[in-house]
Amino acid sequence: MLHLRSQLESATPAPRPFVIQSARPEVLETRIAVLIPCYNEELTIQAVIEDFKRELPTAEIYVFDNNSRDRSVERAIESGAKVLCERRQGKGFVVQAMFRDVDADIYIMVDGDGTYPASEIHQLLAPMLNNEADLVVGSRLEKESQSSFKIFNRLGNRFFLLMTNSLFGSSVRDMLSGYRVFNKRFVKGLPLLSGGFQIETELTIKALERGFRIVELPVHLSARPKGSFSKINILSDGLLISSMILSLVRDYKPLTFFGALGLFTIILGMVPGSAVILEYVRTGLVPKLPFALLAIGLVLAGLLFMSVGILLHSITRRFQEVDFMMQSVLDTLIQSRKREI
Ligand SMILES: Nc1nc2c(ncn2[C@@H]2O[C@H](COP(=O)(O)OP(=O)(O)O)[C@@H](O)[C@H]2O)c(=O)[nH]1
Ligand SMILES: [Mg+2]
Repeated sequence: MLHLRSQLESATPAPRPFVIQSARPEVLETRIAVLIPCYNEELTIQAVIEDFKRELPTAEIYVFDNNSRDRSVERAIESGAKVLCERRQGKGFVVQAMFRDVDADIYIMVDGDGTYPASEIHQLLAPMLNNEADLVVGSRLEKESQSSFKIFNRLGNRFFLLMTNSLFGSSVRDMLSGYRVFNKRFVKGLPLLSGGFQIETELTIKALERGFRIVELPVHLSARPKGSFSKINILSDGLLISSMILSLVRDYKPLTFFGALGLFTIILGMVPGSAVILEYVRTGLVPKLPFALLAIGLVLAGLLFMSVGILLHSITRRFQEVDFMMQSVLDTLIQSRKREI
């Protein structure tokens, strides 16, 4: 845990100053893939593809369609993007498919709704090209960002940030952004399970817990054009995101999760327990037997939760060590392939 924490503290280093030129040799040599998840975005998909082609002429552009019922696929093909189809509905399934099927050195993920500016990609790419980050997040909640958020989305974002940062001791500034840059190490080394909009939460928290280097940089977010609609549902997706955060606390921080649950159950048991003890001290009798049984049951359950927490904590630590080793092996393989090429 200690080494993870120290990696976490250095998870958002200040990026070095850099000069951005679209014809940087690294950009030309590096295989860049632009990945666009798309579900009914016929109004904007063409402009998104063209904007990224203009900014990154050598990049390969992939549109991952998910059973769109409009003309998104035709528009994407007309614009010269490679279109891949994923049958399982949901942004998370699409991201899993992208990470599995596309081979590149650097991966850019961006919404197909035209709300993220392609012109700001160079700022996001710079820390990746300088090998300072494994994940670069375009943060829409910075002071410098002029982001058109709906009020509920902004509040939801703030709530999930507060929840994540307090539970994981991190200092993430935007965890639901759809504008991200990843390196190969990240894409091929992170197991993802989410099917829906909780994917961004899973990406961020797993990146933190697995010690990947994260850099967040401000981007502007514009509003969708008239006639184009967000696919996120504040209530159902909000519940999915909350439950994803709690599941990840259970899996990655079992001592915190089960320890808190155990403590709560023990305190709950203290309520009937203290009534029984006080009565016993006063009269020397235990007349409320059901109270006594309830208190014993709750305190024992609390202790059980705590023991499970300690047990899982040790197992998780061992798994983190195995993960670390596997990551080293993967790094060596990627390096040796690069040398062969
Ligand atoms: N392939 C696929 N893409 C989706 C799905 N739901 C949303 N998207 C895409 O994911 C991106 C983000 O969704 P969006 O509705 O813009 O969410 P918001 O940015 O949080 O409002 C957009 O490009 C959508 O077209 C889905 O079920 N499948
Ligand atoms: Mg969007």
